[in-house]
Amino acid sequence: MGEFDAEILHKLPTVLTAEELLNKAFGRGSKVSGRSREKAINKLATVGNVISSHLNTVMKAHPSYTSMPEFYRELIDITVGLSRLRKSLAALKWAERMVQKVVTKGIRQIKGGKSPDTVIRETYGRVASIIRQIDDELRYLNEVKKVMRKIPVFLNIPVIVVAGYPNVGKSSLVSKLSSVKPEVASYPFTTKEIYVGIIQLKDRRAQIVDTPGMLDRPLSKRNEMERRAILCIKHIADCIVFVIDPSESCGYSVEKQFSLLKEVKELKKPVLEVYSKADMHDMRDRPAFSCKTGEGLEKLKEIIFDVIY
Ligand SMILES: Nc1nc2c(ncn2[C@@H]2O[C@H](COP(=O)(O)OP(=O)(O)OP(=O)(O)O)[C@@H](O)[C@H]2O)c(=O)[nH]1
Ligand SMILES: [Mg+2]
Repeated sequence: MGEFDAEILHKLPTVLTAEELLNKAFGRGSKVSGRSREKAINKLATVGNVISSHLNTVMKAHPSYTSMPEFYRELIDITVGLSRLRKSLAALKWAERMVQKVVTKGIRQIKGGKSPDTVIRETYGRVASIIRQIDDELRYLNEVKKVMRKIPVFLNIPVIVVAGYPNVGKSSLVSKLSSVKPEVASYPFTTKEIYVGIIQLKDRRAQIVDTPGMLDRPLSKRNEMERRAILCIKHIADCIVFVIDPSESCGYSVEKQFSLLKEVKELKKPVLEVYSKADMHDMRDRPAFSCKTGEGLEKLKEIIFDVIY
């Protein structure tokens, strides 16, 4: 995954709304008391600094989305929209510059002899108008901060990606084999995000990834959840555990599941084909396991170990 440290995505700062930011800036400005020209200049400078400092903190916390690994870039694009993200950051930059300009102009006017009270009133009005114009962007960037915390960070150890049709038992398996406990439910598309757990394989550790279920259909028709799963298979998997539910209690035919398997195999990564829900069928021409009875789970770990090491 290169030199990129995905932790940076978990450390984005909280972004104030326009009103919160203005309250903070004007509140700080009002603490500069007195009516002399010097004080008035100080007041304006303070307001400008508070706003610049907040906007710069937000902008600087974001990594370069152009140079980060494709996996993260695409995942962020699916999740928050990269062009929207870039536009919002650009809007902050614009606002930061505009506020500085307006403040500098105000200070110049005070120095030039204009009434400090008038200049402060006018400048505050202009600053408020600029910041209110980026309120949508500020709110969106705060959402981005929250969403980014769910983006998985991968360690420098092998990655096993568990994939397959919806409802076949992927999350049940990941939950049995690792430290992460994704939600399990009897309906398709329960898993919407990517869950990463640590799996102990003999004396070694690997990461095991639970992905959202996928249907067998063209990429252009795929939803956000399916695209997340594909990204994992394409970019981060050292090995894919493809789960097939021969009991069809998942609600999808074996035929459809095999058609998806064929597509996954075209991605040219090691694929381990396994049967889930072994308590419900007798198919044993592939490794079979049951999360209900525990059958086949230890054996499956051994097979995975042999594939990745
Ligand atoms: N009998 C039986 N049922 C199982 C087994 N494993 C999972 N199930 C059931 O199958 C259903 C789906 O399980 P999940 O683990 O949520 O399946 P999933 O593949 O993660 O589903 P999505 O996240 O929606 O794609 C649940 O009702 C589970 O209880 C098993 O080994 N035996
Ligand atoms: Mg699931």
